[in-house]
Amino acid sequence: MGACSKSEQQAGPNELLWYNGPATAWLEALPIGNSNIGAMVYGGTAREEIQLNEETFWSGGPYNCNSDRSLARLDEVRQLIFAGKEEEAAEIIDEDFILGPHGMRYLDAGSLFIDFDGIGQEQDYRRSLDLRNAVVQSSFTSEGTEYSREVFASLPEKVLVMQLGSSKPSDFRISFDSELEFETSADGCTLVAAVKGVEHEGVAPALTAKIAVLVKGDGKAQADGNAIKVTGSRKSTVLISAATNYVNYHDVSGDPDAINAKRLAAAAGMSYSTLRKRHVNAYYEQYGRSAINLPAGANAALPTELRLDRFSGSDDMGMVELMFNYGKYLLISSSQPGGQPANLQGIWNDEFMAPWDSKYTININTEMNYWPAEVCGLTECAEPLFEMVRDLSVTGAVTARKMYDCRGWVTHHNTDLWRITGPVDGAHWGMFPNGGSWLATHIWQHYLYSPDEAFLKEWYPVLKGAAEFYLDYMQEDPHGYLVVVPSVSPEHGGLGKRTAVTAGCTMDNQIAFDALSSALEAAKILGVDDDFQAEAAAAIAKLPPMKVGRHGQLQEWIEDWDDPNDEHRHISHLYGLYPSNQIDPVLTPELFEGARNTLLQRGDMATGWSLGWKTNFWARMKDGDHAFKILSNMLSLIDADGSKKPLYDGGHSGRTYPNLFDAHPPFQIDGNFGACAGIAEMLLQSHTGVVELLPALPSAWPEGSARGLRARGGFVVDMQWSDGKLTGATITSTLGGKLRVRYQGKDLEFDTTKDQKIQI
Ligand code: FUC
Repeated sequence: MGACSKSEQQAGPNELLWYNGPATAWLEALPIGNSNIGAMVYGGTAREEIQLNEETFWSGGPYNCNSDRSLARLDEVRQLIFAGKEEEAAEIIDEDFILGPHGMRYLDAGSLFIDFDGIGQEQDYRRSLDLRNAVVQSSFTSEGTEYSREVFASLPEKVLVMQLGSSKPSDFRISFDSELEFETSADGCTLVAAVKGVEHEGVAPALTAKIAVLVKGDGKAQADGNAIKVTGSRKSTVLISAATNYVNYHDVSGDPDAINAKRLAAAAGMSYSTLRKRHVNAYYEQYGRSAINLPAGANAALPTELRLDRFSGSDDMGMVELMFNYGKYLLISSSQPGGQPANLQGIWNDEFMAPWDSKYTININTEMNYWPAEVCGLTECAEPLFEMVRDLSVTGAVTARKMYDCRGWVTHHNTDLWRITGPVDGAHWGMFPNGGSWLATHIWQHYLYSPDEAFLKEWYPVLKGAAEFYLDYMQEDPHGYLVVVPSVSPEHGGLGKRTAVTAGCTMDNQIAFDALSSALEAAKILGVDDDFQAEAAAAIAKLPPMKVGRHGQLQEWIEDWDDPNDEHRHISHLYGLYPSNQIDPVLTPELFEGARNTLLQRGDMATGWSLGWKTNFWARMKDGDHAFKILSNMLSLIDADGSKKPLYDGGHSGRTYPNLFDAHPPFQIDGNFGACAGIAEMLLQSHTGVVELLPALPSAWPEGSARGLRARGGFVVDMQWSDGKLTGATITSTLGGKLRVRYQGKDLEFDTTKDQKIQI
């Protein structure tokens, strides 16, 4: 452990994915990324493939999907729902609220191919992804020549950098191919590929990738048709830049050529080792802020795919540490300041029609992507999410006014690069007016982790707008409660209901509570908006309470419509347990017990992201063994071919691909982030204002340590445990103030000063 070191260190077995053969499928290839460019590296021998993505390469262009027919039918829809005629209400919503485009899709740019002459059967093959240094390497011997390759996505220079080495001079050809319409031109040692995106309403995005080859020594690079031919190379560096015409969600006048030229000129001015050093330092500055340590078992020496396959029932807890590290790696690689937030696949997609368009599904998935950010100290990785929320507060204000005649702003269950905020897909999925306000809770949570009034002041209008929407949208129901209507409990209808459309379901009330109470709290801290404060407080008092139903479950709806045999993947009404903090073993013991019964009824198997959520739920239940059981269900191998077979609830198949990407299936990155956050949640919780150490330590992790985990209030936790008991902790108070600590039934309190270290 110890403090962040600037010098490069070897990755240990829990920081390394490695394989003894090239990838034969995309889900065996290894991801690299610097937020703007993502790439999947196959590690091929005679033919290497680097599949490329650029985070702003989406179909279409600026647009919205706000219906101008919904307002006229809103009252009718509300009355039908209150009269129990939800299906009729859903029909009207489908007809008049949902306009057409389902949202734009995230595109695959294409692949760079490197074809080598004279490579036959390989020996001593090895490829790896080093999470400590964020580099992918491959090496092998063929026909008496040793080949070694290394590639990384430079964080500071925003280009991909690859080094191709061979012990004897080698010849190869670099070319580009894409499923989309494209043109390539080669000139000397540079290759330019111009790719046309998929058009929507007359707008097609444009991407340009520029590839420069720098050959060392006697080797030569020259244009060869639409490719670059390199001869006599022992060491060559390939630099790849990619950019689109996207400037922001309403401006597509960018100049990708200018961006590429600038980035490549800067990178070409540095040696390979300088580029590498700058990248590793920038990356480790983020990655090294937090760490956990769990002992690796004998399986740790196995290639990753086999190690994963043998995880179940083994003592290889280092595999859990590896998944935690991978979560951090993927977040750093897919979400950096100035870039786009991580989408359903982060930034990695090789399909023309990606599952669910690889966009932002904000009825759970995008939120899950950001659960590890604060606790792992990767706070700047959440900046793209905050900036997206800022955009949505603008586009969503138009939707709120136009579709519902409400103040504030709203976003439904999906958004995309163009920041759409209206409902899409159909009432059952799309009629979810809580997506934006759920995203906005991340801003409030950031404030709780790092209280800073300037931050709160900057974001207060966004928080207030989310709350104001509820003040206008909510209606009094026949019982006198204020309810969100129309709405859905995500993608799930109650017993006997053929639609999810409803009023005031539990998740509505919980998210509305968070939106209203965080804006109210923020207004109090900032000493502003007395009238708004009064209005928000009055609305909070009229929200429906959570209830326990006839099966002992926490009710998903205002009525007791739960089916105890239903294992649906969305357990939306437990939002109040995690990520929120409205269900507590001491303050609301009946609800806590109800939540436990719900979890038991929903079962231990699910889609990848649902397992990620369940890990966190069981951690909040303080049941480490159950949380670990769920994690183990996730840490089961699904082979790369399984990717096209969508399995939903109850599908008892593996949930992690050979490259450790999470399987819904198909691949969705949310589960990787849910697992990473869940592991942290088992070791540290701070949602009640108390820093709780080892709240859900499973019996399978008797020995271990953690460093740099963040707790709310500006605290940083280092700790060790042995024999399942805390043996020591150092808590750094970065801001000063009261510190409450709980572990093993003990409660301690300290008045801290800024930067004070409390030893336990
Ligand atoms: C929600 C989920 C699905 C899937 C999709 C991207 O609609 O119900 O399981 O994760 O998002």
